[in-house]
Amino acid sequence: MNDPHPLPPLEPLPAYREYPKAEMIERARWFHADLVRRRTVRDYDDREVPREVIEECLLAAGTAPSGANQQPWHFAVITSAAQKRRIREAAEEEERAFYSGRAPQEWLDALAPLGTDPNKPFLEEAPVLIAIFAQKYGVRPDGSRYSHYYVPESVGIATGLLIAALHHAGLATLTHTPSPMTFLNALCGRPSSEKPTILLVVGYPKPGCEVPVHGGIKKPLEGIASWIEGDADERR
Ligand code: IYR
Repeated sequence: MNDPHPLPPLEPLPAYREYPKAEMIERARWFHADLVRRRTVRDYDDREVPREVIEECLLAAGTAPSGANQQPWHFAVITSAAQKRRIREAAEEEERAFYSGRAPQEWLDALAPLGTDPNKPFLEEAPVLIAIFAQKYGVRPDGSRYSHYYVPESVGIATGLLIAALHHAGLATLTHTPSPMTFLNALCGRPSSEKPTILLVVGYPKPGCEVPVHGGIKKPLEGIASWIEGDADERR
C-alpha cells in the first residue's frame, strides 16, 4: 500500500543571513526606530500612490507564515472613487449605530482619547482602500470545503507585515474596523466563505496632518515582556 504521508521534498534553507553581533544590534535598533515613527493616520491627501508599491507590499504580506501554509487571506484593493463612496456610505451607517447606542459606554470612553466619530471622510479621500478577508475554509474547484487552521492568527500576521511594508515604503495607513463590515463582501465581490477583518486605508498624510497624542504612547519593554531565565535547578 502507498504511504499516505511520504517525506515531503526538502531544500537547503534559502538566503538566510547571520549578522555579526554589533550589526544585529544596529539592525534591530534601526528597525525599531523606523517602526516607532508609524502613526495611524486619519487625514489623507488625495494623491494617487504607485500601484507597483501596493503590489510589492501585498507580496511582502503574502510571505507571512500561516497555518499549514494555507495562506488563508485575500486582499481586495479598491481605488475606484464610486466604490470608495459606497464603502464610506455603508461604513458610516454602521458607525452611526455604533456611536449612538450600539457601543457600550466603556468602549466609547476607551475611544475618547482618539477623538473618533461616525464620520469617515478618509474612506473617500485616501487613494487606496485594502479590504482584508480571512478565508474561514478553503473551497475546492468542485465546491467541496476543506479546513483552514489558525485563520485569525495567520491573517493578523499578514496584516502586520502589510502595515510594516507600507510604512517602510513611505505610506501611511489606518486599520479601520467598521463593525459589522459584511457589506464589504458584496462591494468587493467576495464569497461568504470569506470574513472581512480589516479595511486598511492607505495613502499620503494630508499636509499639516495631526494625530492623537494617545496613539504615540507605547508601553515600555517591562510592560510588554518578561524574561524567564535560567532553570529551576539553578535558582535553588
Ligand atoms: N470602528 C469605529 C470605532 C473604533 C473602535 C476601535 I477598538 C478603535 O481603536 C477605533 C475606532 C471607528 O472606526 O470609529
